[in-house]
Amino acid sequence: MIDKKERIKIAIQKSGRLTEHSLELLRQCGLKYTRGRDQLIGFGENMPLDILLVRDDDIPGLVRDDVCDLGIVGLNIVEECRLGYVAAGQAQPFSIARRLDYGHCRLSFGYPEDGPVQSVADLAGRRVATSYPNTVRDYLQRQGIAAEVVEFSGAVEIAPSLGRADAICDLVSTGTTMAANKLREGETILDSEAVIVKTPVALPAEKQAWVDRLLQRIDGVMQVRESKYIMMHAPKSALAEITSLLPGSEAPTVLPLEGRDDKVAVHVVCRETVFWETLENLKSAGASSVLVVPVEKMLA
Ligand code: PRT
Ligand code: ZN
Repeated sequence: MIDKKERIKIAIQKSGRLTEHSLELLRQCGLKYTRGRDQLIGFGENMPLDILLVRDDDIPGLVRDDVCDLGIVGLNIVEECRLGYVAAGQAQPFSIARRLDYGHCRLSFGYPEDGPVQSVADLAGRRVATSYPNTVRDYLQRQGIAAEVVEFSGAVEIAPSLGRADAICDLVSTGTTMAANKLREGETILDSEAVIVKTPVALPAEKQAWVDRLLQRIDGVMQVRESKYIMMHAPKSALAEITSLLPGSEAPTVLPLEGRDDKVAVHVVCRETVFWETLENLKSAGASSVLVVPVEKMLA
């Protein structure tokens, strides 16, 4: 058994958009945990891994300072922190171990619908409000635009109507918030999703082995999200066509059917979404008794 200091600590958001998904991901990796009385720690029961529940903004710092080995947080926050460290001349504070394909959003400019600023080029000599000053400054610098970046910690979208800025740069998911504030979405400077960040510090071998195991399980969980196991009967003569219709699949397993020389059973794992159109095309190609079942676990 791994001793206490060798337990992996992973920081995730305590309460917000990423919380449920992150806990669900860890559960799907097989982790069983009990929450401490203060609800700030989840103690792993069947893996040497404990969960720290914190504000998302604190996660990169906890990983950088080696308080936690891993953290799950939006790429938007990781990038903002990373650029802050770079600007301060500090070393690479953490690495991104995996993109997790949830918490998707984009960091985009928003321009008052009838204002004089309608693109990044128009921002020269004007003010832009954002909660992501490092990321916005970095982008403007790369574009060669000299604009003032005004830092807002929340409610960025009201800055133009308060007369505090000529444009904003904020996270967008559906676009409703910008539209409700009479802002037109402009250039996107970052496409974000939840990511898992890793300490740059070398871990003891046993701990590293568990981190590798966790990451491998995460890969498995992500693969099975879209994966389906498809079974069907197919005419031998149409096997090549049928195989070519199956999205993201490896070589199929082909099995004889009792008492039939002309048909075989085909079993295959598809790693991409299987649409109704695919099934209809399979049927047109001669497949019958097509069955699509979800895959629960996968180890490549
Ligand atoms: O308390 P704590 O500091 O931990 O939480 P928080 O309030 O800072 O973060 P939270 O829970 O709002 O978001 C956590 C992470 O979710 C973000 O860092 C992003 O990586 C991701 N995410 C995904 C989003 C959105 N979608 C999103 N739409 N974060 C924020 N928004 C906000 C955006 O700021 C704007 O106010 O939603 C509004 C826009 O949404 P639409 O749908 O109207 O475009
Ligand atoms: Zn936050």
